[in-house]
Amino acid sequence: MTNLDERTTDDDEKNGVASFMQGAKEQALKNVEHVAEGTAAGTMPEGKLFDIATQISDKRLADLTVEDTTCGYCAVGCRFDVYTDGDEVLATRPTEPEKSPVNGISTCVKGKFSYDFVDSEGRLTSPLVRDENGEFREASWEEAYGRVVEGFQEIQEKYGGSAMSMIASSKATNEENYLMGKFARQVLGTNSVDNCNRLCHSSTVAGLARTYGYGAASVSTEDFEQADAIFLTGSNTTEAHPVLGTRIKQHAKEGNELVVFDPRKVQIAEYATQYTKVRPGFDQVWINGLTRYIIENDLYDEEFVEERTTGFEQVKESVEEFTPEYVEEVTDVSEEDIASAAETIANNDRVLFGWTLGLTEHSHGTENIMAMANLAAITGNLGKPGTGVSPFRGQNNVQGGGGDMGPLPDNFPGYQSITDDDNREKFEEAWDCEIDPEPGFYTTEMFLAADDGDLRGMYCIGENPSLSEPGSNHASEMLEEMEFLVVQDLFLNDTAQFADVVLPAVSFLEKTGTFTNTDRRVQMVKQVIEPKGDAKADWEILQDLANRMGREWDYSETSEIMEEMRQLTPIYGGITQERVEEEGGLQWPCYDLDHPGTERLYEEEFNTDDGKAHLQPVGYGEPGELPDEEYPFSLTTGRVLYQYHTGTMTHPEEGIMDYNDRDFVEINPEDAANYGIEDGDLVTLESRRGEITVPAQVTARIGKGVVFAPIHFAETCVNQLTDSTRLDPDARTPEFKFSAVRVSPYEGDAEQVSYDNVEPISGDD
Ligand SMILES: Nc1nc2c(c(=O)[nH]1)N[C@H]1C(S)=C(S)[C@@H](COP(=O)(O)OP(=O)(O)OC[C@H]3O[C@@H](n4cnc5c(=O)[nH]c(N)nc54)[C@H](O)[C@@H]3O)O[C@H]1N2
Ligand SMILES: Nc1nc2c(c(=O)[nH]1)N[C@H]1C(S)=C(S)[C@@H](COP(=O)(O)OP(=O)(O)OC[C@H]3O[C@@H](n4cnc5c(=O)[nH]c(N)nc54)[C@H](O)[C@@H]3O)O[C@H]1N2
Ligand code: SF4
Ligand SMILES: [Mo]
Repeated sequence: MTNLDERTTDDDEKNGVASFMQGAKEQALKNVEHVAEGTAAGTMPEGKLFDIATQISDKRLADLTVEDTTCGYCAVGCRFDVYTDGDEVLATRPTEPEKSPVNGISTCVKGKFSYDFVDSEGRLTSPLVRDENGEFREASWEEAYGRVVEGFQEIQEKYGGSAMSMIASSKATNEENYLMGKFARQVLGTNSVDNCNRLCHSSTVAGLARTYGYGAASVSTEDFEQADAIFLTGSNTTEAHPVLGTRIKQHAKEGNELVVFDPRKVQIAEYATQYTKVRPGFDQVWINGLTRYIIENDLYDEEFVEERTTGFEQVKESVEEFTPEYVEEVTDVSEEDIASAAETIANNDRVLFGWTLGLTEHSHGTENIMAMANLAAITGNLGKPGTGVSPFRGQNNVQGGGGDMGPLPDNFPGYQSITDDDNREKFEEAWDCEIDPEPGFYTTEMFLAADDGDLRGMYCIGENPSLSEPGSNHASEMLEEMEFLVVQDLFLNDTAQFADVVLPAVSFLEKTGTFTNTDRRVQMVKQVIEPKGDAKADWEILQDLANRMGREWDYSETSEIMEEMRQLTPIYGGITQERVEEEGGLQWPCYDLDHPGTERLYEEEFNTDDGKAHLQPVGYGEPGELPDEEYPFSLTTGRVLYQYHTGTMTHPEEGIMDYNDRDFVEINPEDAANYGIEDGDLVTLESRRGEITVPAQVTARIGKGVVFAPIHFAETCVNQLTDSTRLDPDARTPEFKFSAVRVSPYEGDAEQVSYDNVEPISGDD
């Protein structure tokens, strides 16, 4: 860490403080233009900024340290300097631009202000075990480790290692996730290890890998600035990827085209040259309609199709039925909108396709993605600056930790399939263990397998499945029934309530390692404050447990873990922490120490056996449950800017809670009028699986017959309404973006709204 004194060489202490305060204020004002920053500054204008300034000026400058690190919220991968007194985060400020290729001078409200969670009351500072009455009590690490080892071994002995499962954490570092995959195979003896990518972009990974060879974004953030047109769908960019949203808005303001297809007129759509409202759940129909229009009108890139793809004829045939009339009938997208979007894609030299969960969280998400991949390929929009595909990844480290590092049932690090004998042999030798050639259960399948008695134990690290899994009532029931459950988290989250042992972990601010952002860019994460209480980094806990279970792990720092991983993982073969630090980030594939990394995929060839993109015919698809008389509305779910998932990290932030302290439901004014619902009225949503009651937000941004509810509060957990069984056949992603529901004005006394059976999370007070 750098002492602030060393950085302010000319200034005396007072000037240093004054210039910091001045800088913070100027930055906040200057960046009102930058919406992400503007929102940050606007959310807590005086209060929080004044607070920061006071805290800083109250400290002796000599006691402050500053260190650059990478944001631990979303996968945009913003980098910033963190100012601390070693114990507390005082402020963050964008770091030098060469160290922050993605965000330059911007951060969003979470990256700037959301750090109260680190010190909040609910932070776990000691291991917890159950006492004789079944209540949690604090325990020493030794006692807790003893219980964990005993519990794991009992399951192994009674049912075999494959009855154990592990949920790895995309909040944790690459190094830690590499160890989670290794721990599952080597120590527990199971392939059932997975993470939140399953709930999120695994259909993107499956669809892109099948078509192009890599299941990742082909572009870098810089490509957005070089595109002539950006085509966005199923992405609430300004709320979920705010800094990227700012860049895209800026690009549109500069006169470039922006086409947005979404069931909600989300903020980014206000900047679009074309916004089209779609009916949720039928995306492959309108995407196929675009492809058909482009082929029918000879607007496709014949040379690219000829030289760089296979399967064009099959795709051409498969889209024939998607005439404009048919598309309009199924999806509400008009003939004119199909024509104008198709012309925009065809008539611009460089088109970049971006999407997120609106396309993936469906029971046919993989088909949606393959339809998108076909569209990008037939128009030749791959491998050149300003062109390509960009699924904006979600959690801060879901690209690296959730995928690349291989805490997956079917893959070793670097997407090396476990069913391949050579791969298995390589890892069996490196890890000195036997590995079952049969892939394990995906996360969504784990809860179904538990129901069938095929899974008996779970080690859940940094994920909150009792709220985030589809059909959360079912997931919670299964967590309760686990014979042995260990939860390792910063908080006693809702999942931890069902645990036998709870192990206290530290956040990204309290440890060192790397994250990989949505551009495949590996960036440094540095410890800026001391761990809270007795909490430890995930990698330290894993190592302690492995060694108590008969293994000899001997890592003294995370760079050694990275070193082991890169030697086993060709696409990370040249990536060391030292290089990442020196070169300000490195993008995979990076095969050896002399390789510069890869900014843009597919410039020369695709990652397939013949180097060509393998176009996949995609037919009709619809949600697994359709609206009917009983449940006439289509419910889709998602996020708001201020909150993060199940809220463990954002609910402790007062400024944020002032803005948003509950979930709600968006409903179209006509529907609201039909049901006698006014803005703010409590509304009950019921599906075949459960019901919740939330206030209505009456807004024309959502179409008729569709309702939207966010996912951030346990008390009204929307996943009580979603379905745990409707999964994409390839990726096993749940249908979070579509459930049939009915809507009714809440009949009871508002004071008596029952918030179901879920306890509020700790750290929420
Ligand atoms: N503030 C905040 N930011 C976050 C997160 C957070 O919790 N809070 N989480 C992070 C994570 S892990 C992820 S994965 C990303 C998610 O990022 P997004 O996917 O952008 O987030 P969602 O709110 O789920 O929004 C999905 C979008 O899809 C649209 N949509 C819904 N149904 C359909 C459909 O059937 N078809 C189409 N075409 N569109 C549809 C919605 O209207 C919305 O615009 O956000 C990341 N960033
Ligand atoms: N209905 C509906 N449901 C959804 C979605 C949706 O759009 N609609 N989206 C899905 C998606 S895309 C996702 S990604 C999931 C997210 O679901 P989860 O991953 O379950 O949600 P989080 O609240 O982010 O949980 C992360 C946990 O990690 C802890 N944590 C943070 N940092 C660390 C660390 O370094 N180490 C450890 N050990 N713990 C840490 C936090 O305290 C928190 O408890 O939700 C999914 N569920
Ligand atoms: S956009 Fe994402 S990475 Fe950047 S500051 Fe906000 S939450 Fe952090
Ligand atoms: Mo996600």
